[in-house]
Amino acid sequence: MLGGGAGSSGGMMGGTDGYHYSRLRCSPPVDLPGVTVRVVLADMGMTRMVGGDAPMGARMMLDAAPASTSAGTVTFVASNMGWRTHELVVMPLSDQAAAGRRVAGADGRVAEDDSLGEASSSCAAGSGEGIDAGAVGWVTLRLAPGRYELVCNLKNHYVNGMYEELTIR
Ligand SMILES: [Cu+2]
Repeated sequence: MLGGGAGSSGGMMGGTDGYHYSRLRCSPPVDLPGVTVRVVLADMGMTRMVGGDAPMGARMMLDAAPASTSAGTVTFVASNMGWRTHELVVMPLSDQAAAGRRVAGADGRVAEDDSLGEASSSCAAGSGEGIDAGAVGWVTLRLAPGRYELVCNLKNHYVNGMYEELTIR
């Protein structure tokens, strides 16, 4: 589910939900280990590739499915169907915490000291320079039962709503 996204009235560029998706140019290996959580990253009101920085209030989304899965080996497949560069960072959520409540610094990013891993490479596994528009990144983690927050932490993306809670049971 889209986590928020107050902001400008970005133009509706086609598609039933206002999102015009870029075409994916790669896909992950077919034999990914464990259960798979698919994450779609997208930008509203755009049809042209740009870099990763976003203004406050830009409409963007991070949508993960399923929202709950079993503990153990989990592979996240993050598809950037948007137009900006995005990424996927997996962080734990403490009992009291809720997704979307982290406070961004002056650089428009939240602290990721407690990151458990990330998919931020284009058409490759693990961390890198970001997932370009039209690319897919993936990462395999071992997760214990609990709640987690999936985050895109490029400039202003989190405050623009790019977060979602994941439950591991
Ligand atoms: Cu993003």
